[in-house]
Amino acid sequence: MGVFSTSDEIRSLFSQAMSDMYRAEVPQYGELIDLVRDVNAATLAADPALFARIEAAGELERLDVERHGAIRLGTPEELSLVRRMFAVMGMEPVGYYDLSVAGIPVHSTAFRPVDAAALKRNPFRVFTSLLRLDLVEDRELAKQAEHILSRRQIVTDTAQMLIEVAESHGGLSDGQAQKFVQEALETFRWHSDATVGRDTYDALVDAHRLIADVVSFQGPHINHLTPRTLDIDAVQAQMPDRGIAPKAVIEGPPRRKADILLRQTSFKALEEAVVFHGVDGSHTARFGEIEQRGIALTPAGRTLYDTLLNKARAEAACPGAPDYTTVLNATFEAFPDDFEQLRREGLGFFQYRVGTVAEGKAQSVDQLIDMGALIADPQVYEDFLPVSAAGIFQSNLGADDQSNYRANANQDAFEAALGAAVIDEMALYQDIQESSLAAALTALGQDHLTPKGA
Ligand code: OOG
Ligand code: NI
Repeated sequence: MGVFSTSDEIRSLFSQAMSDMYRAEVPQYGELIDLVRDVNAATLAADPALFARIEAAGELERLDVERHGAIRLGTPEELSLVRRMFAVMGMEPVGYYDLSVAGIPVHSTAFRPVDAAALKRNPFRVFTSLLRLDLVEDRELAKQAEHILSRRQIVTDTAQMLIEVAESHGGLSDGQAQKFVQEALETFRWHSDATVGRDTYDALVDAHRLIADVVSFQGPHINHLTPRTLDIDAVQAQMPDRGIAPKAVIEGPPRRKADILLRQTSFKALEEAVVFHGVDGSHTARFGEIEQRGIALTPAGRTLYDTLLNKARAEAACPGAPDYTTVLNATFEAFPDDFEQLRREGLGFFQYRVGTVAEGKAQSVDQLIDMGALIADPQVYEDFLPVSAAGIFQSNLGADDQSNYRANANQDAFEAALGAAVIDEMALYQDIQESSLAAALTALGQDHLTPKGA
């Protein structure tokens, strides 16, 4: 055996290999990556304060490698196998997203690194959805889909063997890691040969385009890969110059000085040639997306966000209302737009570090912040937003798809399929906040201010 690879190294290798594969398969993705790199460089050059904040928080390195992907799985067995595959790369299932509320027959989680050091190294995430055939009205069709799915194997034998090696040895050698990445890539590759005939495909599309996308192919092709930009409005505006047509509105919060959560936009899925049992046809599945990430919100901050977003959406839908962006901007004036204010009001999560050494015993954390002894960096939101995700799903599925599923969350069934519980994202942010504060206070000799439970 050669040198041991860490899960961080395997994840970095894998995320780069996925990006290279997608660039080769979907040329517009390569164009988007170049545009995002240009915009990020220009944004950092024009905003020294932003550059300083990102550099000091140690986030400069992760920026260029940062991206997320998305896949859609067909069966519980596939979900649990993919969970074990991602675990080799240090990615755990975080959060539960019910998309049935938006008329999409899936529920989802995000596989991602969870600790602060691993996130800094490479935050690669995969939004992973499981098809819910239980929501399909036509029970005959659901049975047929289940049968078709039962015949496919989405993870190669070699990848399965290496997952077992990693599980029993607690990791992989360098050579095994290279092989594992190459084999894992096979799971997410595009297949232009459908596993079903034209009639079956059409029947599945009639039930829901997403069902056809999951059931008709040999594996869960990666359907987009999303780079992180520092200025999503600039990228959105420049997309047409590069021959890319973005969707009309950016999902999530409005543009702000203190970015919160996640803003996303996408370009429409490509129509790609597919062969259905020898018959030529086409399928649309793969698209492009960009995102801008802001601070993670506490439960109180999130409640305020959800309330304001719902209010804006309801108002914008009224006859004679101003355009959506105008309504959104006006509504979010109620959300504090300053990081220190978000911190003091308990609306956002932070990570603490030592600034300058403080003399004597301070009265409070706020006092240490004011003195410059303690620095609070906003924690990046590492997760997803169900309303935005629904908008992204819809924009590439086409507007003609019915959305008549009733809200029907079933986290228990999801976790049973996964073979594990999903991690509560709020607990992760809270833990990073408390442990970083405790460590900084100890270093400053201000242990008497350590929060309870840290
Ligand atoms: C996933 C859509 C959700 C996001 O960034 O919110 C998503 C899909 O279309 O499979 O990727
Ligand atoms: Ni996405």
